[in-house]
Parts: sequence; C-alpha cells; structure tokens
Amino acid sequence: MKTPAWISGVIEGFYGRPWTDAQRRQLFRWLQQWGLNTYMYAPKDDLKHRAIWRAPYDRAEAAGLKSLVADCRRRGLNFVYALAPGLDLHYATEFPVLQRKLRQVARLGGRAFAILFDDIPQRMRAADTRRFGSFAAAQSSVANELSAWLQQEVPGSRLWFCPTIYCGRMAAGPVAQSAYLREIGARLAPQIDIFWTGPEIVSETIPPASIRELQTVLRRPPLIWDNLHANDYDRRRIYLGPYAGRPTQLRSEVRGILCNPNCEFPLNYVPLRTFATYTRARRTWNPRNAGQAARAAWRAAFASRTRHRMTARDLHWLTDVFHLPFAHGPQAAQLLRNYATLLRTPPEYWGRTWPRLQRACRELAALLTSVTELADRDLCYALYRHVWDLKEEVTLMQAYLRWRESRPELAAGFVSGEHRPGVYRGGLVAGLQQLLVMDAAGHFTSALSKSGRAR
Ligand code: GDL
Repeated sequence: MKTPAWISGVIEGFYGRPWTDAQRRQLFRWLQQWGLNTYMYAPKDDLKHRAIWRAPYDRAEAAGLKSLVADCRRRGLNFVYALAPGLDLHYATEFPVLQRKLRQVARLGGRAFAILFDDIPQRMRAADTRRFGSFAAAQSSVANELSAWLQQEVPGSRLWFCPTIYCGRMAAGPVAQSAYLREIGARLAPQIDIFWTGPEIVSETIPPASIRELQTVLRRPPLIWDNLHANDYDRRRIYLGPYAGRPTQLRSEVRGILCNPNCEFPLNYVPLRTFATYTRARRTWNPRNAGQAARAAWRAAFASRTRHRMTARDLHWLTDVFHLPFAHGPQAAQLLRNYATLLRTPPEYWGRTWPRLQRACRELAALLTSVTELADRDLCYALYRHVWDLKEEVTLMQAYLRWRESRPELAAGFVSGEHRPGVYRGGLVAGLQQLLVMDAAGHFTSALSKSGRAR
C-alpha cells in the first residue's frame, strides 16, 4: 500500500510488554472499521527493535511478523516497521548492519520503515564525531543513505525519522534556535518525514502556531507522535478519556498523527475511536460528545459472567475516573470537589453534599464487582488494579467522613483498621514520595522543612 496522503493511526511505541499478535489483529480491525490507515511497529521492549537491534528475527519471530504484515496490508493498512538503533549505533561503520536488518523485514513484506533516535544519550563515539562533526549530521547521513537504499531495494517505500529532540521542551528554548533541529531540517532528505510529540513529550495541547514555527525549522510539516494516552511512564494510571486538546486546524499543519496509547491494549477503545472521529470531524470537534458515543459503542465489550451487569452509568464512571493525564472526567472532578468541601466544613453544614458523595461511593465500590466478573478476562485484568486502588481510597474516604460525622474528639485522631501502615500506602516509592511533595505548579518541597530546603 502507498503511504496515504494524510497519515492517521497507531504507534505501538511504548515501554513495557509489547502487545500480542492477537491484540494487533484486533487493532487492525478497529483501524479499518474506523477509517484510520497506519500501524507502526515500534515496541521499545521488543529487544530486536532496540536493545539488540542488530540481531535478526529468528524463524518463529519472522513467521509471526510476516503474517502480521500480511494481515495489516490485507485490511488496506500501511504497516511501518521501526528500528531504534540509537543506543549504540556506530554511525560511521554500521550502515551494512542496518541494511541487513531492514532487508530481513523487507523480505517479510515490510514496505515502510522508520528509524528512531528518541530516548538515547546525546553523544557519539570519537570516530563518529571525527567523521560527521555533529550528532545531527551523523543521524541524517545514516537516514539519507538508508532512504536512498530503500528506494532501490523496495521501490515506492518510505522512511520516517524520529529525532533525539522531539518536543518543544527538549529544544530548551525556541525551536527555531535549536542547532540540532536546524541541522536535521537542513540535512535530512526532503522525502523523509520527521516525528514530533508537541510542546511536551505528553502534550496537553498541540497549538497549530507551535507547529508553524517548527515547520520552518524542519522545512516540512512534522508527523505527530501523540503520547496523550500513553501510560508507560506511570503504570498506576490508565487513560480512558477521549482524544482532546488538538484543534481541528492542527490537521492541516502536519503530515499526520499517530497515537501511542495505553500499554493495556483493551483500554484503548475510547482513545482510538475518538481519535478516529477527530480525524474526520468537519469544523467543530467536541471531545465530550465523541467520548459519549465511543463509550456507548464500547459497552458491548463489557458482557458479564454474572448478574452484575456493567451499566451505562458504570461505564461513565470508569471513563471519568480514569480519564486523561491533565483532566478528570466531569463526575470525577465533582467527586473531588465534594470531598474537599466536606473536609473543609463542619458536619452540621454538610447538607446535600454528603448523601451525594455517599451515593457516588456506593456506585464506585460496585464497579469493582462488575469489573471482576467481566466475561472478557483481558479487559477485566487490564482494569483490575486500578479499580481496586480506587475502591481502597473510596472506602477510606467514607470511613473518615463517617468518623467526622460522629463528632469525635479530634485529638484522638482517625484510625482505619482496613488501612494499616506498611500494608496501605507502603513501600519505598511511597516513602520517597512522602518526603518530597509536589504542588499543582510543579514545585517540589521537602516535607521535612518549611523552607523547602533539605535539612
Ligand atoms: C517517549 C518515548 C515513547 C514513550 C513516551 C511516553 C517518544 C518519541 N518516545 O518519550 O516511547 O512511550 O515517551 O512515555 O515519545
């Protein structure tokens, strides 16, 4: 299949356990049904994609990849194989090793490729520095050579490139002044598309104006690698909210958008379905409406093995409490506000807020039962620990508020038998987090001194 005019789809580009072939096949069905056109294979922890990229796929792996490529293409989708050799590539001497690896994938049916230099140390061997002078020169020389060779080897093929500076923050100043990006823009052959994740690695918004500035540096529109729903950097979280924070005007400024979503494959239904709606939206785009429609369609996946059926309201809670990195869904935000109000207020003034919060607590506690009894066990286990953690907090919140309601002697302090030190909020990570506290603006303060300076 030829590279589509506007690229839209999914990158399997996260850290952690790669998806299974069965999950990838399910993904291809979704992409086809929803009118998206591309899948990029780039799982950071396929060892042969990154850590030991030189190693060829063995027979069984090669057979698996071949059948995956064929299945993807049968559905009219573009399969892009990405290689991430940047951890230890010898730029001056290892072009033949890159060729050997990509030739293997081409023989398995690969027609489109990417070379990724994200998340690598920004230094080279002395021999590479002597030969190329700069990191940008070394990377673009290798990519240009690869692109030219691929044209011969696989006529009509494409090569994409992920730079080492791939978001605004990494440029450490205006992108127009990044020597690295300017050099990449100038040296990289014009047919090679360049990835960009927006102002941040995980960008809350991607303003079209920020992309226009970048275009002048890269001398081409970028291809967006969108980490909005990626959760590999904090596996305590999952993101079930709709695609958001990207105005429709962004689409005409970029070569396309590929989403790198949650590690837990089954949790990507709403993220990807709403992304698909976004790619087709005319002028107006309402993430909340798109989320609602996707949620309704997702409900079919929640068949239960018991009488605890997942209701539409349950599913609404689920997508609201596990929403987006920078926003809770409306019901979850309301729950937090209500809780804060009660904590600030003496019980005699709690009024309707307390019964409302109790109702929400009951509904959230019931969610756990519904999730554990789902017929789709993959979906169940993807949600399990998250719903469990939530239930723990909700139980504690209720117990604490009931204690306050009983007008206790405050000095006695509240103790929960179900939340014991060490077992609840225990472990080294929790201990470290308690010592350095972060505020909403991102400032860290030592918990041990008022001034914020370590004692
Ligand atoms: C990154 C990595 C990506 C990872 C994501 C979220 C790019 C280009 N690279 O920086 O593999 O999944 O952050 O943690 O985004």
